[in-house]
Amino acid sequence: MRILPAAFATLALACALAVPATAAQAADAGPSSLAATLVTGADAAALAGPSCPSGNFCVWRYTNPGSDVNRYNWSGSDGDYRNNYWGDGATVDNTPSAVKNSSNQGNYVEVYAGYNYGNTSAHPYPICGAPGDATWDLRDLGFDNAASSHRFVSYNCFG
Ligand SMILES: [Ca+2]
Repeated sequence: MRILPAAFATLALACALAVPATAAQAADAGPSSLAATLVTGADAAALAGPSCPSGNFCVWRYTNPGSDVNRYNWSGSDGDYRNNYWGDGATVDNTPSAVKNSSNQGNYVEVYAGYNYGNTSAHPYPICGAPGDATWDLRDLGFDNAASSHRFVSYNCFG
């Protein structure tokens, strides 16, 4: 029996649910007032991120990122994260804690714990994300601080 890789889609729903809550907070300020449509600085920051540029695969260094600080992104596949670095010079390898697939070509993405799209004994299967899928806390997939390579694929990697 084939075991399906875990899916990014797990937490995409949680992200979608956060949007109505923010709208509800704005409405509480006074639905008949113009002020109700204004977004305060703090709310604007919350609404601003995280984001992933169209066509890219993005990772964030920490879980549940509130912005694009500590985001790293690629427009293609990368078989080895050891030569990719955060702003402080630390390697991206084995550090991603959140991910998003922003493919604009309908591509899925497979994320591997090994180099060159390989698995490891601790992570014998890749995780898979459809276009638009995000997981904001990779602990939920048992894949926190594990990613070492990823590739875009034209097939549905859910199986
Ligand atoms: Ca690399």
